[in-house]
Amino acid sequence: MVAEPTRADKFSFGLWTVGWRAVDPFGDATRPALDPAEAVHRLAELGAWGISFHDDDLIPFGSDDTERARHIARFKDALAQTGLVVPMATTNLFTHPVFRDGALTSNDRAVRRYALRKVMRNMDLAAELGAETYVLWGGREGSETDAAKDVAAALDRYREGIDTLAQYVTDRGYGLKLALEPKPNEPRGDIFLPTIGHALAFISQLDHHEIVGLNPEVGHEQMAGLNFVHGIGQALWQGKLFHIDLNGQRGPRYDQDLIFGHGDLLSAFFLVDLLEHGGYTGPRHFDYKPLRTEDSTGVWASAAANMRSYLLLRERAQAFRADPAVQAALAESRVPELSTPTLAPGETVADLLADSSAFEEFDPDKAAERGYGFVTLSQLALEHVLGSR
Ligand SMILES: [Mn+2]
Repeated sequence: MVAEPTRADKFSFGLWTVGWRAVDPFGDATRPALDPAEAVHRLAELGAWGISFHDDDLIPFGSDDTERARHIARFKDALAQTGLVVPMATTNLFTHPVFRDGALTSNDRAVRRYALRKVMRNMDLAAELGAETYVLWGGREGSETDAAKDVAAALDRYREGIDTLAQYVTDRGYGLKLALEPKPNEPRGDIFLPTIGHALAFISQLDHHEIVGLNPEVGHEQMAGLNFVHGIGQALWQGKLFHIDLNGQRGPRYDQDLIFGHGDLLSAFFLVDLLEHGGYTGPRHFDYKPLRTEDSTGVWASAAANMRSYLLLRERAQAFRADPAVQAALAESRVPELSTPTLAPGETVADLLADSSAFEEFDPDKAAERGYGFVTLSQLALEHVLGSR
C-alpha cells in the first residue's frame, strides 16, 4: 500500500507546469489559461507542499504596479488558505523578444543590464514569499552559430551576472541561494553551461561560489546522453545539489518534460534511491509538461502521477535496500569496499612504495579471475522495480 503524498514528502511544482497551455512550435494552445490561485488550491488538495514560479507566470509581463500588486495579493491569499509554501522562484529571461540573443550573455549590453534588474525585482518577491532557492536557467544564453559569440567574453559576462546577483542577495540580507540549471540545447542551438559538469566548473570561478549551486533536471542531462544519477551523485559530492527538477525523457531528442518515471524508469529508480539515501533534503520539485493531448482533468491526473511515481519508487528503493539478498549481492560485488580508502590511515607514498604486496608480489592475473557479480545486483534491482520481490 503506497502512502498518499503528504507535506512531509516536500513535493513541489512549477506554476508553469500545470499551467502550461500546450502551445508548441507546431500548434496552438489546447487548454485555457489556469488561474495561479486555482493552481495553488488544486496542488494543495493533491498533497503537494510547495509551488514555484517565474515572475511572468504570476504577474503577466508588462503589468503596471497596481496590477502587479493585485496578482501578488491573490497568490498570497491562496498560499495562506492552503498552507502551500514557495520554496523556489525564478525569472523568465526567454519569452520576450528582447531576450532573443540571451539575457546575461546577450551581445547587447543594455539587454544584460535590463535582465539583471528583472531578476533582482523578482528576487525581492522571492525573499518576501520565503523562498530559499533562486533558480537561473539560461535558456537563451547561447547561439546557433559559432560566429555569433566570443565564448570567453560570454563566460566573463555570465560570471559577472551571477556574481552581481549573488552580491545583491548578500547585500539585501536575503537567505536565498542561487541554483544554475544546465541544459545542452533548446531553445538555443547550443546553450552555455550545457551539463552539470560544465556548471560545476563554472561555479568554481565565481567570487560568490559558496551560495551558488545547481538545479539539475532529469531530461536535460539525458538530452545530452548523460547518466543523470552520476551527475546528481557528483553534485551531492560537491555539496552543490541545491534543488532538483524531476521529470521524464526518452533519450537524446527534444525536451520532452514527461511525468517523472515515464522516461528511463530504471534511472528514475536509482535516482530516488540516491536522493533518499544520499543526504538530499531539499524539495522534490517537478518540472514537467502535462501531455498536449490532455484536458484539465488530465492535467491534475498528471500532477498526481508525478508524486505517485516518486512514492512508488521510494517504496521500491526501500525494499531493495532492506532485502537480505540485495545486501548479500552488494557484499559479493564488493560495493561497500569502495568506501575503504585506498591508502591505510597514515600511510605515505613511501610506505606504498615499500609495500611489496601491492606490486612486486601482487598477481594481476589472479586478481583478474574473479567477476564482480553486477548482473545479479542489477537483476535484483529490476525485480524490485517490477514488484516481483
Ligand atoms: Mn525540460
